[in-house]
Amino acid sequence: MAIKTVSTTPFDEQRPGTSGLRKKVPVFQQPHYLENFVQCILHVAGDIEGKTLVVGGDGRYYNQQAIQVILKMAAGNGIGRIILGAGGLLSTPAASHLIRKHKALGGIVLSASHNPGGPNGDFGIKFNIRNGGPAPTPFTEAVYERTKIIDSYKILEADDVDFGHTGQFSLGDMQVDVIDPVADYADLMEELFDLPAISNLFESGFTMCFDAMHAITGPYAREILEHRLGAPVGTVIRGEPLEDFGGGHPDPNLVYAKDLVDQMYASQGPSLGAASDGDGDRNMILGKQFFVTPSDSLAVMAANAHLLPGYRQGLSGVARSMPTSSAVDRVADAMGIACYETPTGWKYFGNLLDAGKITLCGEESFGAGSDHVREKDGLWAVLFWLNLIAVRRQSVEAIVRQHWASYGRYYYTRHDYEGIDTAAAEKLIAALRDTASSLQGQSFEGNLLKTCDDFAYTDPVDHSISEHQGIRMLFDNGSRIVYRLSGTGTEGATLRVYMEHFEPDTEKQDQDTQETLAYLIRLANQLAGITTITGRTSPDVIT
Ligand code: G16
Repeated sequence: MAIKTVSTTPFDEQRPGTSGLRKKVPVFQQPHYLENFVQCILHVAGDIEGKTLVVGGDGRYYNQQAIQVILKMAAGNGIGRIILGAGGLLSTPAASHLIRKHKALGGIVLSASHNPGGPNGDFGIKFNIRNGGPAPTPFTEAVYERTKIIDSYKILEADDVDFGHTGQFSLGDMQVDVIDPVADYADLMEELFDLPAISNLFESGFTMCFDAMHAITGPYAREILEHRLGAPVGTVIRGEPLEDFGGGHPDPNLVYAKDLVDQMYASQGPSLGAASDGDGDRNMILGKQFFVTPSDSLAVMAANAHLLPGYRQGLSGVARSMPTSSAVDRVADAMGIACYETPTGWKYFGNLLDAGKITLCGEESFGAGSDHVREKDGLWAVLFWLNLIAVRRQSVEAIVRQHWASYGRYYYTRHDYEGIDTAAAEKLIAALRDTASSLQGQSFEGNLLKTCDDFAYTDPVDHSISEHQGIRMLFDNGSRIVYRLSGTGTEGATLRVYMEHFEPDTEKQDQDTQETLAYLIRLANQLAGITTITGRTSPDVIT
């Protein structure tokens, strides 16, 4: 088998976003498009000769074809060994774990996460580094710079290979180990949680529904929940990964996991509802007729981690992305541990986790995780809640309400305006940035705007600076409005507006979220001119 050097020319806009390069499938299907990007990753990764690379994806449309290309390019570029999930499947957290376990050079993960799939849906590719986490910005920017000048790539001339089952084969000089995508990850979960206690919970009649949304976590959830923990068969719904996620939108939120939400709000619904996304790193937690916001979930986890085997030694610190509510800050304060505020994107947690500065971290975008891997981890979060319920023997709602009584409640919402004109979205943010300093110090709806700025972050470990991470408005009553543009969309721009209001009074902790936040919603529109600039009168998705 010969290694071929293929001439190519650069493509416009191969700049990775919040989490890798995400584009429509037909964009990736253009000749050389994927190859160019993979070659640039391998170039920036540096000394790859003879090294091990983990490869897998969420099973979405084009996963198989892309893996064939990646395997041949890896062989053509001197990679020594590939660890590949059978069927080309690996959840993002499982890939992170395998990179760490095998001390691999890194991993190529194929996913567009929560974005829809199918022939006209989204596809994505990202590189995870040696620590198992998403490549940091300097790496992704170097890849982008390289994509602008690439003129050739290397690929092994070989027939397509069969990676449908576990086993080992050679591709040129490279060894390919096709492994069970689930086993290592499931074993890791056994180390972190008290599985016998959770099994007892199920034995005592506890019911749950896990919606895998026809995405990657189906096989993982079936193995862990139904096989290892003895939850009744049928606990996992929509458990077969499908290339188009069954036509659904694999985003575990109140809008896209509607079937699950309906079950949980029915009179005889299960005690715990959970869902995960396309690549298995997000989670949503529901109690009986009760939704746990991701921000609250993180805060509850931080306050209770010491009750679970994997975290009994306590937390070194916690972190949240800037738009995530400040609920976890109050827990950290009470515990006397540090709480870091990072830009949106899991990659910003990597240094803090590696340096041992934090044990737990999370984001409003349905993500939570710990130092067990370097990605957010959907099933891990679900097991965390299960273990917590098994220890405390209380309902989800009771646990959260008790948390609010101790720490206060943050009413929280995110309004997404999807697919808006990119120029209009950029104009809106630029205008806010320009007026930030003059707005600061004024009062709105009776509250003083204490701070209004464009969030910038200095990494406490490598001191790198990330600027323009979102406009923050902090009011003197503890309320907040945040505006930022999504870095994961593939069509036009998505404006995200995040709003929160702090309520310490237990008598006032049972109100409707949107009504409680109405004054901030009004203000957010007015201060940014959302309707005037974008023409939109209401958001597409409210979570
Ligand atoms: C990715 C990142 C997350 C981020 C999320 C939302 O998640 O890993 O850290 O919070 O995107 O990003 P945005 O608001 O820019 O769309 P995922 O699950 O899509 O990989």
